[in-house]
Amino acid sequence: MIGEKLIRVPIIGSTNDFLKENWKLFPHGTVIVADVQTTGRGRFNRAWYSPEGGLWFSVLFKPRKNMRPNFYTKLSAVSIVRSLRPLKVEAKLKWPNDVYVDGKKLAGILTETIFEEDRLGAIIVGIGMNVNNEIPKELEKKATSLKLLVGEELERLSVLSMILREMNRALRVYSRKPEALTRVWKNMLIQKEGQLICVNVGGETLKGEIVQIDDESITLRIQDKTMRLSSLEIVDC
Ligand code: BT5
Repeated sequence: MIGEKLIRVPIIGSTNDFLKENWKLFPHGTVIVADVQTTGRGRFNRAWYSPEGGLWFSVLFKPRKNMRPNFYTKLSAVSIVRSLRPLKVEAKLKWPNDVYVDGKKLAGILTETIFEEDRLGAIIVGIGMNVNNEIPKELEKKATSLKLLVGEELERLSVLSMILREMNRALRVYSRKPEALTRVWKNMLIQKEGQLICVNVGGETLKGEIVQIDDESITLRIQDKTMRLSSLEIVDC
């Protein structure tokens, strides 16, 4: 069960780093949650703002079957969206796995893998969600919090347990049919096939029509060329 072992700490560098350093000591499904992270990270080593009041946690997966790490990222994204529905918060996913509400980022996911002797040792999924914390000025236009969306403070640990409940349910349902998870995930995406989007690829901005969306790549039609792009960031046009 995810969350059966739950570690709570008041302050830490990064919950992902903690599990990366200590994964051998803990069983599959261990969750660590911190009140504050001092060196919270996003993807590509970007800083993740993690002050008091937010929900900052990581989940340790030690899969027996050779599941792709991406399975756990999608599982987390889908579970977050579902866990918000009882709060009447209609979230969507910005490809690949950012959780957005009304055009602003509510939560982000950072998945990291650990290999040992060429074998997959563990997958760590870090989730950061703005709950009651303030949003700093520089992120005001791009980020939101549950408190802003719901209009009142929420108990962080009950939000955590709602997410973990959905993750456990999704794990039971989708472990044997990962393609069904991909379908559910795709339905939650803001980006749809046929849409015009702008992407940043290695510092260059490209505009094109989405031909196909996969979990690790997007195929764009740019003028008369079709390009399959994998290391990209969707940006405003
Ligand atoms: C993510 O990265 O969205 C993944 C964030 C994962 C954070 C969790 S918290 C628990 C665990 N421990 C960690 O150290 N990390 C994980 P990315 O897509 O790269 O988004 C980063 C960008 O989002 C930054 O460059 C900012 O523009 C913006 N950002 C930073 N802090 C934010 C926040 N609290 N809320 C919304 N946007 C934020």
